[in-house]
Amino acid sequence: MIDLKFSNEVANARLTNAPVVALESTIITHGMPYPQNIKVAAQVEQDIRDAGAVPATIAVLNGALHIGLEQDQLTALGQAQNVAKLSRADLAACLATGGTGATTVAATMIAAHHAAIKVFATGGIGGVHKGAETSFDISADLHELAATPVTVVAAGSKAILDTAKTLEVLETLGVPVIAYGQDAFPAFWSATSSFDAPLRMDSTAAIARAHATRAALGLPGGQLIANPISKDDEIASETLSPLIAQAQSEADQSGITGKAVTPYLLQRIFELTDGQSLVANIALVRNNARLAANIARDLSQFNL
Ligand code: PSU
Ligand code: MN
Repeated sequence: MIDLKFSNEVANARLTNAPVVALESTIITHGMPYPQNIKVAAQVEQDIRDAGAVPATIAVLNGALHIGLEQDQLTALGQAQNVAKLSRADLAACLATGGTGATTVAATMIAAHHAAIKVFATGGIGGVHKGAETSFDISADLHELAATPVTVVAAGSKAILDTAKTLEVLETLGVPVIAYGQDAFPAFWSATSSFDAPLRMDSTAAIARAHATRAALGLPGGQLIANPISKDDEIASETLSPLIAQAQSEADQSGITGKAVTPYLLQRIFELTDGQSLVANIALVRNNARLAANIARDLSQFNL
């Protein structure tokens, strides 16, 4: 019943069974400022092609679920004002009412799964916010990872979150959290946090095998691949911590709640770091896109 609208290259990939990597669109509309957002979105797509897979940026345009955007659609979305941010709770309502919206990690996973795409690259997932013991602000991304069988490549959870609580919730939900090539769970703009990831893998073949094994076991839910930003591109956590604390206390004082919290914090940190957070954000998203393409290629060897 859902009429998926495939971009030309994704439609071709489906005919030839070529590996496809899903990309979210909230990072374009709510995660990065214009005009860098459009440039980065196109660059990330090209990184995936260069690594031998096909990019599928996902969004809802005028009530249609798009799996892959043409360049003009991507540009229009990146320029549009007041685009809705669609998570699990909002996706069906937006489709049913003919709306336009950008998909978060949770909604992108749902759409990707619907289109039989198994691998998805993003910057950082949503998680448990600092102060969640009173605000109850826990991203729907975590529940989606428990429910929908997509392997998500991210640079850990954003450092604006409570990493310890985020890891606890992921453990409770039975989500495999796999650090790539190191023991430490990465902290988005920084390569390491002070926590080890529960699991570690050093090859994309192992990650693909683990995805296929979960499917064979009939387990619902996906995997979180925590891919550290390269040391050359990272911002030291000592530099960031006070700025994150400042942004958080401003958000609290301004009464920012709900889905506005993450975009607000990202924008304030961009300002407080004189744009350095965006430079790191771009580097880590591209790094994740390349890894996701390699996982998708390995996964295409399996008959899932
Ligand atoms: N990572 C980024 N920038 C972003 C996001 C993640 O680098 O903008 C978005 C993702 O779409 C993620 C969402 O799913 O933030 C989480 O929002 P919330 O905390 O409201 O669930
Ligand atoms: Mn939230």
